Amino acid sequence: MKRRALAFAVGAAVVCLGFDDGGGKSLREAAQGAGLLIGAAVRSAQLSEAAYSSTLTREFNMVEPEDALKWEVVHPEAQRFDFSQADQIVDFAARHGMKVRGHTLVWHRQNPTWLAEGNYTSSELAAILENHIKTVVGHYRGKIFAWDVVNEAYDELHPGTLRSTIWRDQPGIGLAANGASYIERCFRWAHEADPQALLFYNEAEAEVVNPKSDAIYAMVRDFRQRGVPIDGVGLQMHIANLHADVASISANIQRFTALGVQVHITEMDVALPVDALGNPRPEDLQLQADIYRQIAGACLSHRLSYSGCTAIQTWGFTDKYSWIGSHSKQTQGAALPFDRSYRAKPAYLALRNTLAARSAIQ
Ligand code: 9MR
Repeated sequence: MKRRALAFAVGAAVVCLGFDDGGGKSLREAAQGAGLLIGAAVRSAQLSEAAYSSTLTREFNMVEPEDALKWEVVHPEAQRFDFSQADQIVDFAARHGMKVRGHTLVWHRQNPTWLAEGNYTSSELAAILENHIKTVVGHYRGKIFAWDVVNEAYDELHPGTLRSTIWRDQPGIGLAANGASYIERCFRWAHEADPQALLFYNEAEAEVVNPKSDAIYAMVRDFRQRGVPIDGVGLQMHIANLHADVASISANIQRFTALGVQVHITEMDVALPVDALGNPRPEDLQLQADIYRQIAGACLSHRLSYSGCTAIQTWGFTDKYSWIGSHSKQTQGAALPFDRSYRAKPAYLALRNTLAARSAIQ
């Protein structure tokens, strides 16, 4: 859509919804004015869809492959890497002046069978992991500016402890299974492969101050004290039940940024109950918008020059393509700022106007 047409569409929505118009800016322009990166997780197969790619380039200045850099896609056989999907996304981003976050080098899910069922020894696994990290980070050296090096390493059921995984203790990569030493090793390998890349630890359900985020905080503080190369923490921000404890999220962002690391909101979506046709209630769209506005506000209030909370990213951007819609029995959905027809929702306006208000005072 051309900018004038967008302004008209957004303007019409503004009239309907009673929001101010954010100075007629796109989300991308508002984020740039606020000194923030605004990103979306993307799927390479959709880049050829005109509405998908035009909305993406108009509204975002950062992308992250949703699945294309996970082991099962990028390293499908022991001796073979396949960068074709992720390369498409990285090339697309370069053509449109967008930054790329990399997700993810070490996870317990979406690992290929050859790896998960390979019965490797610890030293074999360590060699496999080092080679994977150095090959993937090396392939995108200078092109991917930030990496989720390790994703979701802390346990859900036993808060504050590390999850049992192939990397930690099944059989592990040969380091003490207690403590975060295998994570440390991964950060050091990634740093060797691209010393300029920003290296993040990314986690779910650690957005508020809780035992999981306490454990991550202790790990990051220890890494910073000992010079382990960590630059940031990713707070995923998958919000269900229309509830977000914004005061606690804000306190959590504050304590991480006080350690000198950046915080990125990496996977935000706000799931709504939907009817059999997948449609949410109008009043829930307003509650959803309020959550997007509050989270953007929490990030902005900890935005410091070149540090602090520096990026907000949504997990997808249109309800047409969202993990929530595809994984549930359609009782939840409509979690993103654009609807299935790429129309801006109240959540879009809330995000855009919050960022535009910040850019107006800078
Ligand atoms: O959105 C991703 C979906 O397409 C995959 O099928 C799924 C596999 O587990 O992973 C989803 O993304 C996850 C992300 O990589 C890590 N945090 C949670 C995300 C939602 O499950």
